[in-house]
Amino acid sequence: KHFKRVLITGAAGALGKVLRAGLADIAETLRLTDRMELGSAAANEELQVCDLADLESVLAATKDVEAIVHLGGVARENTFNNILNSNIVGSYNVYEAARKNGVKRIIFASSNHAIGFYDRTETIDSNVMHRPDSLYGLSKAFGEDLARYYFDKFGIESVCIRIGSCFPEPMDRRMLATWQSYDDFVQMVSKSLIAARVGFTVIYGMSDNCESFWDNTKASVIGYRPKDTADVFREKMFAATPTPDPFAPAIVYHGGGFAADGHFEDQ
Ligand code: NAI
Ligand code: 15L
Repeated sequence: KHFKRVLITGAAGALGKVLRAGLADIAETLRLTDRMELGSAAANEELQVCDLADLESVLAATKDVEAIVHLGGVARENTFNNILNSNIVGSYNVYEAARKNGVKRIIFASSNHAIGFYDRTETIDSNVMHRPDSLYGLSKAFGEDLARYYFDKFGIESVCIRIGSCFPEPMDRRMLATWQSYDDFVQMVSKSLIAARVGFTVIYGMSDNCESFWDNTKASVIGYRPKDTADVFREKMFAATPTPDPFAPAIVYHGGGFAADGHFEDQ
C-alpha cells in the first residue's frame, strides 16, 4: 500500500463510486465523505458525512490523511449561491484544512468548463488562460488558482485534472473528443497520487481520442498512458445522431452546451 489513509470528498457521486472501488488498494484506509448517504463501510473504509461548506467538518475529515482526492461539489451549472457554497467555499475549506492538518497533496477534480470558451479549431495545452463558460466553470478556475496559491505559499502539491466527460461511454458527438473512460480516470488519479513530485500540475482528464482539442503532454509528469479511446464509438455515434451545424455554439466551443447555454440567474 502506498498510503496509510487517503480521503475522497464527493464519494457518494458517480466518480466517487468509481474511485471507491478503483483506489481500494492504494491505501490501508480510504476515508469517504459526502453530504449524501455513503452506504455501509467496508473493512478498509471510514465514512464521514460532511458538508464542504462547514470548515469544522472539513477539518475533522482531513485529520490524519496523507492525500486528498477532492471530487465534492456541484458538478454542473447551478445558482451562484449553490456554486459559491459547495465549490468556492468548499474548495477553500479543503485547502485550508489540508494546510492546518499537514496534508501534503491534493488531486482536484477541475473541469474542461474552466476553459470551455476556447474554439474547437484551437488545440490548447494547460498553460492557456482560463476561459470559463459558466458559473460552474468559474468555480473550477478558482479551484485551480487556490491550488496554485497553496503550492506557492505552503508547498502543498496539487494535480488539477480538467476532466472532460467521464462516463461509461461517450453520450454525444462532442464526447468523441472529450471522453475519459473510468479505467483511464482511475489510472490518472492513482498516478497523480503516487508520482514522486508533482508541484502544481494541470492536466486534462481524457482518453486517447483522435478528435481531441487538448494537448496533454503535461500528463507525462505522472506517467499517464491512456488505455482507452472514444474512437471505437465513432461509427455507432455517427449512425445514431444527425450531422450538427458546425457553427452552432454548442459545437464551436470546447465546453459544448455549457458555453451555449444562457447565464444562470438566481431568480
Ligand atoms: P456527482 O454530482 O455525481 O458527485 C458530486 C458529489 O459531491 C455528490 O455526491 C454531492 O453530494 C457532493 N457534494 C456536492 N456539494 C457538496 C457539499 N457542499 N458538501 C459535501 N458534498 C457535496 O458528480 P461527478 O460526476 O461524480 O463529478 C465529481 C467531480 O468531478 C465534480 O467536482 C465535478 O465537477 C468533476 N467533473 C466531473 C466530470 C464528469 O464527466 N463526470 C467532468 C468534469 C468535472
Ligand atoms: C462536467 O464538468 C460535468 O460535471 C459533467 O457532468 C459533464 O457535463 C462534463 O463536464 C462534460 O463537459 O461533458
